[in-house]
Amino acid sequence: MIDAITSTAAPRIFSGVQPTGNLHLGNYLGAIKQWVALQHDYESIFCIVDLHAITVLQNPDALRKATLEMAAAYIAAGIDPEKCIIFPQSMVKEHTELAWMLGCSTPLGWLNRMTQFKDKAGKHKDQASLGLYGYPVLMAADILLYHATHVPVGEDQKQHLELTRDIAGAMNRQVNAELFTIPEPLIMGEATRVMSLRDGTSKMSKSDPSDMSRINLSDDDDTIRRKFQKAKTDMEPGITLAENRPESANLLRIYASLADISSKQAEAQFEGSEFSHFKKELAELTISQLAPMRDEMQRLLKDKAQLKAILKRGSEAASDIAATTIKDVKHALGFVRV
Ligand code: AQP
Repeated sequence: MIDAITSTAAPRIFSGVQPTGNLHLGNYLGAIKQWVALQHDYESIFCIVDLHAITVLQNPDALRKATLEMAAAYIAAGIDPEKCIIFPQSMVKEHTELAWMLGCSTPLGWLNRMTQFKDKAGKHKDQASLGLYGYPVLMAADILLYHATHVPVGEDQKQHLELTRDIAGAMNRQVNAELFTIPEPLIMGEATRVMSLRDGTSKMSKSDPSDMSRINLSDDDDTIRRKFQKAKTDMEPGITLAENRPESANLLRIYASLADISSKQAEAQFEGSEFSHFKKELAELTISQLAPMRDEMQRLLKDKAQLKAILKRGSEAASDIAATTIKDVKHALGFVRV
């Protein structure tokens, strides 16, 4: 029994990460670290969004492995599986069911504005899959199924969340009822958009071909030190948040987020320092927070049966909520129940 999930009246958060490769510092600071803090004040549902992951081709064994690793990472980061629902998206069939229903009334014009599709499809739009194009509709279904009141995400997901709100509003008007809760984004912390360590103008991302561009939660201490030491910086003097110094500003924001201080405080702390000194401090702070998480993750991964039991329990609790929502939506849309 997951104690905290009781009714639809309480504020509730829903969020998720794709089990595609390694979690990185951007996922942690932009999303998971915020979830850990929020779980005390919200009913919390954390999904491992494997259906989103297959919008690009996945190796089945790697996907299975990454799904369990993601569950271990959530728990190692401090998500309490006794309080929160943790589950893989594909275990709750209502996600795809609702995505279809929402897709039937989502105008193409809305989807054509989504920058993530444009970025991911690149120049070969005709080769991109229907799934990749419909990704934001599935994301809307994920959130709306659970009547989430708030969705903690990184800055990059803001546009998808606005689309979710538009889809929910349009459906409510279509059926002339409050079928869906309109969710609010929660974009929190000092590192809402962690940038690549190789280029301060592009997002830190799992799919960047350069491993040096990101800190993975699985990196060992020396790798973390080496990556920060080699992180791109410019030749200008001073470590600042100035907009024209994106690499410097990115490292300061990472530091601030890890240290739970403001970026301004971090800037003041390192005023007059050399980058070499700042990078060492940043690496040691990162290690002090990531190393215990990495070790706990390894420990949890030794007991796969226990992890699977947590996911099964989470799937059952999620299914209970999702089934009620789908029943209401089917009725509102006019499906016969026999
Ligand atoms: N660089 C980032 N800074 C802050 N937050 C970030 N998030 C992702 N990257 C950053 C947040 O992490 C959550 C889960 O993201 P995801 O794995 O589901 O998808 P994504 O945003 O596509 O992550 P990646 O690493 O960029 O994956 P690829 O490379 O496969 O596209 C979300 O809340 C996201 O905001």
